[in-house]
Amino acid sequence: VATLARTAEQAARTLLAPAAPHRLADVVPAPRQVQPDPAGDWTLPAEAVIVASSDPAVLAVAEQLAALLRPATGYPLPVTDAAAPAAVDGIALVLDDTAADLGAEGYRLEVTTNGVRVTAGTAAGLFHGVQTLRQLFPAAVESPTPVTERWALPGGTITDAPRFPYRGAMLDVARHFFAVEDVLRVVDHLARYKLNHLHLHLTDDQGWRIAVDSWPKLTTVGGATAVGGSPGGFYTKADYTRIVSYAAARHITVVPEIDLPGHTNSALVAYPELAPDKIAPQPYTGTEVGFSYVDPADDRTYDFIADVLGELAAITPGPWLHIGGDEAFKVKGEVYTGFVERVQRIVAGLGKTVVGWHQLAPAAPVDGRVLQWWGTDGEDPTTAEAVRQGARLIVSPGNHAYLDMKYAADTPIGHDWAGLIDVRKAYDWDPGTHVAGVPSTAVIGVEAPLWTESVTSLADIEFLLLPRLPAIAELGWSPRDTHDWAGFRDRLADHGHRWDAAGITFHRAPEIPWP
Ligand code: TNX
Repeated sequence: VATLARTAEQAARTLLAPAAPHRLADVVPAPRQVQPDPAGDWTLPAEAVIVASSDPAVLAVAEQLAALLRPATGYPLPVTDAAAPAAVDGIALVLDDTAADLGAEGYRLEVTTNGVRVTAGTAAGLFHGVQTLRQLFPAAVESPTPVTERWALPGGTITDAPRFPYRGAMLDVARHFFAVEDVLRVVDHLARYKLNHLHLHLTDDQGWRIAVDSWPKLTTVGGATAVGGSPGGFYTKADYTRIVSYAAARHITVVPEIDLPGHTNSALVAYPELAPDKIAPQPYTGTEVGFSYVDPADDRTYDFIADVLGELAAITPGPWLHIGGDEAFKVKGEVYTGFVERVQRIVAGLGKTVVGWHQLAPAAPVDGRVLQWWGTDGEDPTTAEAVRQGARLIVSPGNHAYLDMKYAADTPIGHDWAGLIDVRKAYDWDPGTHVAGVPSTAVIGVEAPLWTESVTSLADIEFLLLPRLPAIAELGWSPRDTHDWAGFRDRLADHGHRWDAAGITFHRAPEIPWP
């Protein structure tokens, strides 16, 4: 009887109690430090205002926050600026350049009975703080239409900053072409999880996707095809600039890739003079790799590369140019390293930093170069040696970070050459120690590539991205001591609600306890 009475009393208490706010620690990626204060819970009132430091980049973040919260809440949430913003029944975004402990991307988020205060030394830090704030609201905040809900936030303080400066994802727009709108939506997904680089694989055997004025047939001819006879397409410079600006407004840097010397069939179809035999190959719509290459013995090839990279550099504000370098099976030994060294010099001459797949490793170093490691076995002495000679590393292990690998044998799209990657496999590795002989100080971060041989729609992209992208994002952002599969799995589960509310496709991975 006593037990029954207690159960009834508990049930009554549950009914009477206001909906418990989200827990302060339930954030992906896991924050560096979380100090909950249940006495500080706060509910967003309909009259709330957003006050921001008078700085254009900060006001832009405040407008983004307002745009995130208005549809679901239906509240007006006006944005105002102030020299010293204070949150009294509102949200304050405070730029404080004395907040040096937070670094270039960190932030502090305080929820008290007076409202919310996000502090950072940079607009990027405030932007990341806003992504955390978004996750602290009930999942219905993602609804595009008004919802009746108590917009309660858990009280306390989060102090947060990333483990690695480079956190990225790659989209292959060459095998299948994706409209600008689709790419912008991918940018939104990156921003949610505090990724700060979008690598665009712009060229491959099946299609050339970026306009180059001095070599116009690259797009008019080379851009016409795609895998399996799907429609081709390409980005004008205005399209590319739109992607770059949209990403920049979300504190994401675009890393453009022109894959050289292999993966170039589409360029050879357009300009046979670049081919080793000077004969135009047939357009290629299959999915094999390693058969094509630009002629490394012809100076004209380097004029071509200088023109392409020069025009691309001119519309790319970020520091990086990715020159590919993978799977050039027919360009071997010194011919390959000589080619790479010459292209590296072209990039350096443009004032950009070289990024390339780790096959670049045997080529002599150029200052600051970054290798993107996509191996499946962390024993890689050639890459480790290149790192000893000064290269830095982005780690993208094929068997953990490749978003085009299937989740399970019955996944309808994707590949399995690097194995199956379920969410745990995507999560359970450490970018800092993964490649033998490479110290964590040489690792600038992680990237999750999505190759699109089998991917033909935005829904396909989202299905492969979610929920694995948040796993890779957490490896890039969160301190290693927060790493915990069981905790991650539980925090991730709530995001299913959010993606459903926002109309985002995802894979209902069986190992996640979706609500
Ligand atoms: C290997 S990873 C490739 C790509 C393919 C991918 C398919 C890399 C640098 N090259 O050309 O699309 O496998 O998973």
